[in-house]
Amino acid sequence: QSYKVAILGATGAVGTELIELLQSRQFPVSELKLLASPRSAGRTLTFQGEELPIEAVGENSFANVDLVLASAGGSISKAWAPKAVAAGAVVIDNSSAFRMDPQVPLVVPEVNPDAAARHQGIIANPNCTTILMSVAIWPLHQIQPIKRIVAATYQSASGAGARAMEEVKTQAKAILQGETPTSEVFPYPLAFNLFPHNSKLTDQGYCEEELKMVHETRKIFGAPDLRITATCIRVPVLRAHSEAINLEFDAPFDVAQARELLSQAPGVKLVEDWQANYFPMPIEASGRDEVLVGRIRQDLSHPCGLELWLSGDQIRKGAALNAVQIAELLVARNLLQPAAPALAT
Ligand code: A2P
Ligand code: 11C
Repeated sequence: QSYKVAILGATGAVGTELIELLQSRQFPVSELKLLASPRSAGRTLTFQGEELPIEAVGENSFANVDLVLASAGGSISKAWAPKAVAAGAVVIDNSSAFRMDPQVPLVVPEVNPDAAARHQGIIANPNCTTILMSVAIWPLHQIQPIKRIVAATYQSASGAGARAMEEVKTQAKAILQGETPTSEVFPYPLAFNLFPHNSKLTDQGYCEEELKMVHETRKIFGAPDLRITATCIRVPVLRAHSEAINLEFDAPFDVAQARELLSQAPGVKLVEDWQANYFPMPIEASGRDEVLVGRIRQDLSHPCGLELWLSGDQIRKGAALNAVQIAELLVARNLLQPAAPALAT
C-alpha cells in the first residue's frame, strides 16, 4: 500500500528535509503534494527525479490526502490541521500548536511509540531540543527514574528556519569584510555572537523554548512531576543543536553502565575519546540521523548526579526525521487511518 502525502511548508528548512527523507527512506508515497504560501506557488521542487509544483495551501489542498506532514509554523497548523483531519488525513505536526493538547499524542518513536495509537487525527512532533534530549536520557530513565534535569542548550540558527540560516552566513561575511551586520530574523547579530533563545519571555523568567523542554519532556516520558530546568541559548552554528545535561537520580548511577546503555540505545551514537578530548560536535552531528552523546561523567558536586553532552541535527532528528519516523510507525502499526468523523472537527 502507498499513500498520498502532503507537505505543508515544503519550501522551508524542515520541509525540504522532509522531501529528502521520504525519498531516501523509501516511504511508500503514491503522490506527493507540496504546499507552502502563495509566495512560492508556481515554483517547483524535485522528488524522486521529478519536478513537482508547489501550491499555495487552500481549502481543497487536502482532498484524498492520507498523510500531512506540517512544518509551516504554529498559526498555519492551527488554521489548516483541523481542516486536513476533517478531510480524512492524519496530520503529523511539527509546530507547537497542539503539543500540549491532552487529546494529541506527542511522540518520539524511540521513547513512547505506543502513544501514537491514541491519535485522533493529529500527532505532534516535539520541539527539537526536547527530542534530542529525550532520545539520549530515556535509556537511563528506564533503569533508574530521573529525579531532576538541569539542561543548558547551544541552539543552531536552523531552529529559526531557512532565512535565519542565511542571515547568519550573510552576517559572518559582512563582519569578515569589516562591515556592520544587520539582523531581520533574529533580534541581534548571531554571527560571532550568542544570546538567550529568541522565543517569547514569560513572566516566570523563562522563555517559551525553555518551558517547552519542561512540559514536553514530562508529557513524552509520562512523568508529570519530573523536575526540569533549562537555559536555552542561540549559538552561531548552522544546523545542529548541542546540550549540556545534568541528571539527578535517587541513587548513584554507575558511569560505566550509563555508557554501556547509551552505546546500544536506539537513535544514539556514543562519541567519546577521552585521550583526544573528542566528544560530540555540531559539525559532526549535522546531516546524521543519530544523536551524538558523550562526555558522560559523575557529577562531582552530587553523588547521585550524572553529566552528559550531546549534539544532534536539529533539522533531521530534531524535526523532519522524527516526523517521518512517526509516519513509518503509523504505517507499520496500521494507524494511518482517518479519525472517526465525530472527532475530526
Ligand atoms: P514560503 O516559502 O512560501 O514562505 P522555515 O521554517 O524554514 O522558515 O519555513 C517555513 C515554511 O512555512 C515555508 O515552507 C513557508 O513557505 C511556509 N509558510 C509560511 N507562511 C505560510 C502560509 N501563510 N501558508 C502556507 N505556508 C506558509
Ligand atoms: C529553535 N526549537 O531551535 C526551536 C525551533 O517549538 O518547534 C522550533 C520551535 C518549536 O529555535
